[in-house]
Amino acid sequence: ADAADWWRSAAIYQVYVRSFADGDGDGTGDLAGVRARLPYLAELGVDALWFTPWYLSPLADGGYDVADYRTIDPAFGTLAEAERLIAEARALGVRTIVDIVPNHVSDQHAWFRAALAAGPGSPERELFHFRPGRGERGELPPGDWPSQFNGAATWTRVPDGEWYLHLFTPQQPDLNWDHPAVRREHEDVLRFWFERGVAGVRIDSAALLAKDPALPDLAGRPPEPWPSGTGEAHPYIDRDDLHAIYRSWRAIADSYGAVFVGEVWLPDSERFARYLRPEELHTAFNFSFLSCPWDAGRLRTSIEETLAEHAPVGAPATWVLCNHDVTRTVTRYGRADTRFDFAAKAFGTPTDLALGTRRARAAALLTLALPGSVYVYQGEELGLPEADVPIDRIQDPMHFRSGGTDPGRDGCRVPLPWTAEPWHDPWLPQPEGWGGYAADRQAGDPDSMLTLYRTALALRRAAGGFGGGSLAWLPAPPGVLAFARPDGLVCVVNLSGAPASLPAHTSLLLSSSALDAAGLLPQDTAVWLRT
Ligand code: TEU
Repeated sequence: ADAADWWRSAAIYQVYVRSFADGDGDGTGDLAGVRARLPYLAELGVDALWFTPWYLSPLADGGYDVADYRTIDPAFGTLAEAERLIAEARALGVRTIVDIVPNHVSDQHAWFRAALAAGPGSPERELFHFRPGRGERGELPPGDWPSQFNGAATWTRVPDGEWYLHLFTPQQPDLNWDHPAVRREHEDVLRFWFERGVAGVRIDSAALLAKDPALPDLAGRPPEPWPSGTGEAHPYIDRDDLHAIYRSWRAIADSYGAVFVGEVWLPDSERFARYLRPEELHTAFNFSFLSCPWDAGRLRTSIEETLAEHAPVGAPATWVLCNHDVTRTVTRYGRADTRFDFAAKAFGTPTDLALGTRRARAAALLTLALPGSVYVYQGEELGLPEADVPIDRIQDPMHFRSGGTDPGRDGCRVPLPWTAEPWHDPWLPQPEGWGGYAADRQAGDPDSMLTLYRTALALRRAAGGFGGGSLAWLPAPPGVLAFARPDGLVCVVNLSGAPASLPAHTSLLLSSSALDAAGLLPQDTAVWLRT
């Protein structure tokens, strides 16, 4: 691919810094750890690294509560170190993507501290959404919007009696995007990081920042995006004002040759595609694929709909199987009940790890063969399952916001096993047996998940990336997905109960598990073939 178009077919590795690699041995991952592992990442064959927020933060939400975008959190390192990391990665052919969280800041951000100190009616408060309470003494919250985290409260009262809005935790006050200073500051933050050589920015909660200034009640209407076509705007999801913001950001990114990936959670494909118009975001995460159960029909529909919604705007699709917010793939696919519901996570749901691993291997080959860019979440390449984090060690605010009914997201954030030796005093405990997944152990094993990812990524790269074009579905029995790419690669995935035959006149490039003695493709196996 043309260097300027690298993002259209890129394989991007998500680094959750806190859990990736620990350079100083304090139990928290850091930039020194990432720098030491850059050769591993280059050898894995990824084109870019997306770093979850590494800025100064009280880590009330794992860094999605930013106190200062221009300082690296001391737990992770320094700004000079981040600059070195960006340059060292680039020298190995790996670009850097940083994460921007425009919907909110930390309650420890200078702006929010100033707003608290300045009091009601002050200009400092106008950067946020402060309101008097309802009720006789203002003792009731000013609105009825539920939190994005399990519907908990979104208003918190401060000592002078006013309330402030936070769609996530109380430590994440929402910014007022109608305020010009908020817009200016984020444009400056983008320039700050583009000046330091980052090639892209992920935009957190990209469909949430714009609010109806009246903050009207939902009054019983669903807190999800409303069905489109009603002509009525939702008070805080997918508002039209967002597009002017992203057009101004796009102009800045273009002047640096940088790109965006938006976290845009919208079920309506037309509304979603508006963010991908040529003058807005280059890409946006496609979560429909991630939300699919291990079911051929559902996966095929998701793939077709995704490609169809991207084609008219000319944006490449993005494919994601896992990230720091969801149950790890091996565990999801290993559940007896494969009707995976994104939100429905329960303690101790029984998982067949062997089955889940087998399916995750097949899913990796499916995902890496699809046209567009693809994201790999750290540890996916090691086949890590969701870890059971003891209740008294859980740190994710989502768990606490649910009143303890939701285990939260720590199970996919447990520190990576590099060797059989566990981390010293890891911030989340590594479960029994974690060392069995160690990267050094998998590196030399031809049958390991790591070898599968390395081989597939190398083939993908040798083919010039799998960015352009569509795919052609091939005839296949029910439960079998088979498609050909314009470059001649054929991918077949068997999700049916019966062994499947492979298309004639093809040669085997790679398989997720062995073919059977008759040369047929067993259940829960995927292959790449060359015509
Ligand atoms: O997530 C946005 C978001 O919509 C989450 O509520 C998501 O639905 C949930 O985590 C699913 O389990 C982003 C980040 O990815 C997440 O880690 C942050 O906690 C959140 O924004 C707040 O910044």
